[in-house]
Amino acid sequence: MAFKTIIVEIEEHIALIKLNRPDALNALNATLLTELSQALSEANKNNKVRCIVLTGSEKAFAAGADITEMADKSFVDVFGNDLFSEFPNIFLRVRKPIIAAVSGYALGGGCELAMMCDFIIAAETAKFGQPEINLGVMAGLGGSQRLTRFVGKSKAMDMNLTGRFMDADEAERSGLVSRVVPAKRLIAEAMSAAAKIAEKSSLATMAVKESVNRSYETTLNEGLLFERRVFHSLFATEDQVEGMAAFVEKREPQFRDK
Ligand code: CO8
Repeated sequence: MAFKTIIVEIEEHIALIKLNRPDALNALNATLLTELSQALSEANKNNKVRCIVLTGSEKAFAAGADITEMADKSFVDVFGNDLFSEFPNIFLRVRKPIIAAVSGYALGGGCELAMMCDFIIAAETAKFGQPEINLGVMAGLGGSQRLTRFVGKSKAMDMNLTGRFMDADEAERSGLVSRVVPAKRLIAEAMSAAAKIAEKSSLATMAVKESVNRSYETTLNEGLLFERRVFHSLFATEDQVEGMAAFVEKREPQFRDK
């Protein structure tokens, strides 16, 4: 399927989705959000795809929601239509791991989009921020909620109140990104991480994703119980038998998602 604002490439078992509105620093307009939802949904259904990488350009992962599209909207427009309420649901439905590969600006909705992914690999040039305050508004898709869980209250307040950007080093120190890599290696590193994930049993990777995400929604004891039960349930799979047998026999496992 041809898209106007994104480019999708399937390489081996990885769907690489590139945001592609270079003239607007990948600002997230309605078309892009619709196309991205569709691409994620297709990747989720495609049996060949085992991991997804979401990226932008060298200059910008995404510089936020499209301000020109929002500028003329009234309260009645945004509240009445519950603006941006539908888009995040796709991230709840995709069971395959999604890696955000961020170079350049990840601002406003762009930072929030990166945080919806399962983890973020940043180029040294990455800049994260919630500058909506400069527009007379505030974050609307996780910048005051997910960011606070990633980096803590003090930095989340600082970023949301002053609109300042966080560079890649600070983002790694603060737990927002999992690793920082040279800009020219960003896609290669993200694809290599995705390839590593793609080698595993997808039953186990889906279980990991569910379990880590559950930690945001529950108490520690409930989360630990959930984790233990999911761990137990993986002993019903052939991949557990294969994985452990391969270790004992000192060979590489051949997972079959069974
Ligand atoms: N929306 C629309 N167009 C944009 C956006 C944007 N968010 N960001 C950049 N552009 C456009 C510019 O208007 C410019 O277009 P043109 O060439 O036609 O004038 C082009 O991209 C290049 O931008 P600049 O010339 O400004 O490039 P600079 O290198 O000088 O500056 C910056 C780069 C610092 C990133 C600057 O462009 C900037 O500050 N952009 C806006 C950042 C921002 O405020 N983001 C928050 C937007 S609000 C938001 O995200 C609300 C989230 C709610 C939920 C989102 C749902 C997914």
